[in-house]
Amino acid sequence: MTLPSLFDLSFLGRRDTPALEWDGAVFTFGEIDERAARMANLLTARGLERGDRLCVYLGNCLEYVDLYLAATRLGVIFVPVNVLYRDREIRHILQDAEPKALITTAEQAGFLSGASVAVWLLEELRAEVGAQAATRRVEVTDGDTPAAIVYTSGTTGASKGAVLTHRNFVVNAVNLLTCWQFTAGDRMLLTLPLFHVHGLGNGIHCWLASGCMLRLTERFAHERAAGWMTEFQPTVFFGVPTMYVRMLEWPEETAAAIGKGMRLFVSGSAPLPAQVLEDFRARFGHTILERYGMSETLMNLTNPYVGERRAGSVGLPMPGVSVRNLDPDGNDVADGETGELYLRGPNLFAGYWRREEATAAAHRDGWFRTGDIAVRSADGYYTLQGRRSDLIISGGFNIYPREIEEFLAEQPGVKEVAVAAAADARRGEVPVAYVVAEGKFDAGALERACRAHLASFKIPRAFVAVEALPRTALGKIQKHLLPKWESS
Ligand code: MCA
Repeated sequence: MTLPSLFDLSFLGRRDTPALEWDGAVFTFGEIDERAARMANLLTARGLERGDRLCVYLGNCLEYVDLYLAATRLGVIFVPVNVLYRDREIRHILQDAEPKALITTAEQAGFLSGASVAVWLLEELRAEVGAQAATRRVEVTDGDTPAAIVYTSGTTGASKGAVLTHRNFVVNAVNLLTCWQFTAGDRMLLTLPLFHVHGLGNGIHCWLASGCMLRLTERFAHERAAGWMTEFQPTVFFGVPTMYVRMLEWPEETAAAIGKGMRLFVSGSAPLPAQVLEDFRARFGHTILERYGMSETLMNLTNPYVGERRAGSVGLPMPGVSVRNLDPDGNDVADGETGELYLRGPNLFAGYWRREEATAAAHRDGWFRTGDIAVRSADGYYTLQGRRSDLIISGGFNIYPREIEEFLAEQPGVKEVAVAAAADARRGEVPVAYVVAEGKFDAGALERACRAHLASFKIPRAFVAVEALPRTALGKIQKHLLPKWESS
């Protein structure tokens, strides 16, 4: 099955039903379908063909949905680019994906300095799309067709494009509908960015596959989100732990009232602290359902909808997903023992875009290596215990220290540098840079350089001057021996 055929359950079956609320306006499924048809015709008129890559460097907006649907119908490979990325991060994606065009706003285009790509401004598309016919064209029939390339950083610092097929996304959506008991009667508030698979593959796909009502917002603005929930009365909310931490700041009565109308709160993209789960239950009257996914695999494990949602655990394998917990020699470990998670199933991506070696290195005998360390309980619940790599997750955004280290090492006055995670109550983790300076140490200059060239969530919270980096006899940096930095 392909995404267009899955979505047609709503587009053809529920044409006159209200589907989407955006910026105060409500659209039916029929209207969304027509918008997608016009956008597909515009993209075709602009020369996009099946197999072409299209980079979309936008925050959440109505046209994001139109563009995505149009791409899935045409077989154009959608390449979402984090709207917080800056020049060097974008340049890498453009060089690697070789898109036919990049779509962004006039304002965001200012961050594309030196990028050699056809830039199509959203403002121009908006002006042109109304003149296109609303004739429906669906070119994709094979579930193995790539639907998206999602960039996910590797330990080398340079991000790799995970190729996700229509089949991957369809399987994921159907699993979520089943596991989380979605119905057309649901109301979803979606504040997650659509440039990640959490917002796109879970949020947008569950909406269209179930035919429920969606309210999409530009982002999660914590000072406004309580008002949105009170007004819209969602039954389902997908969030990252940082959002749930923020929601604990809402007045008790507001929290209790929101909880009354809600059916399900889901958390993912970063570990949910057990204390947040407890505090949230006390205020909202709901046990957040934690699940585990990756860009390469979409969703793998979930706590049960009915049954025990165990604090600190990511639950049980989803339908069709096989899980093994292996020791470094590739032997299965016993329940209660620590191993590394390997996965297999129809949810697994088709490989890294044009990187056969990296794809091979990420697999072992056909099983995908997650890099996550886990323990399985005797009753089958998995608990994540850490990662093989030094990945930092801040507010649900992944940060690879190596990328920041490489950038800082290029700056004047930096002899050596290591970037490590520091605990942060709100964001989970934040990056901190430890610098061995050459000459005068200028933390302000380093911060300004990062701010100019890196996404805001990657800017180290602090720049700490150190005499030397702790190393093993073999010269490997021992990050755990760096002085602890506490966020205030
Ligand atoms: C943050 N900012 C944004 C967005 N999020 N700008 C545009 N669109 C966004 N979505 C900017 C803000 O403008 C601000 O910029 C800075 O980031 C910090 O925002 P603030 O609200 O103060 O921070 P916060 O309270 O810590 O909240 C951040 C957040 C955000 C809203 C929770 O981190 C977020 O949306 N996280 C979701 C990430 C996500 O979807 N990950 C899924 C990855 P300035 O500093 O310039 O003012 S997919 C994945 O991991 C796998 C597959 C999985 O399992 O899901």
